[in-house]
Amino acid sequence: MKIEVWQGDITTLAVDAIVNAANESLLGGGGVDGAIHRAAGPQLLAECAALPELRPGVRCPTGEVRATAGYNLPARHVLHTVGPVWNDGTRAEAELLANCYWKSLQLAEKMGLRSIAFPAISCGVFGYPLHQAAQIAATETLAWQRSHREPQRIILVAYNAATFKVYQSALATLGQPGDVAPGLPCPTVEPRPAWLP
Ligand code: AR6
Repeated sequence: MKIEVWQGDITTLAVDAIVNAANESLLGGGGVDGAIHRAAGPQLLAECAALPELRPGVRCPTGEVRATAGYNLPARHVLHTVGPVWNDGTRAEAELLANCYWKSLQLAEKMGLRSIAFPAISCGVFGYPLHQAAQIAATETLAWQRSHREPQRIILVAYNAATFKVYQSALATLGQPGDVAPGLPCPTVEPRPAWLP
């Protein structure tokens, strides 16, 4: 098995779970969070709003993860995680970002999921330097895949060609050569069977 890198819109993937780069309120936002809520429909926001608040405005602390259904998405579930806001690298940003990947994979395993797709958590509005974030994404996902059976399919989704290349080279530095061309449909993601709820 390899970590797959795919370029495109994560909301189109028919995987067991897509990961959302959310904020601590889990009440939606811009970027990939906005795209996921638009594609999933209003029931997603309703389920998020019903999750317990740990303190006012915080349903999911930074570095943690919460699961919901996927509703109108082709993905069955959404795992909402909250990446760190990049400051200067001295505020545990790397550890918190690693937690987003690792805890999402732990939750996916616990839920019995076999395929999961991650966006570039924290690399948009939250300002995490792309090369450093890609190294963390590659390190955590490869370490997981090398030590666990499920989820066996792990896809790093790049929204543009530059991110795609950075992911490929991050994986290459960790011993995994890249061989998926950008812009092609994700080759091994099956269409969602019509009988799935
Ligand atoms: N598919 C895949 N990747 C995407 C998509 C998409 N449809 N749309 C954007 N990206 P961001 P963050 C990429 O800003 O930095 C929200 O308001 C994007 O190019 O979505 O973790 C939340 O509510 C970038 O590489 O997430 C939070 O408040 C990556 O996804 C805050 O933004 C992440 O960019 C989270 O900021």
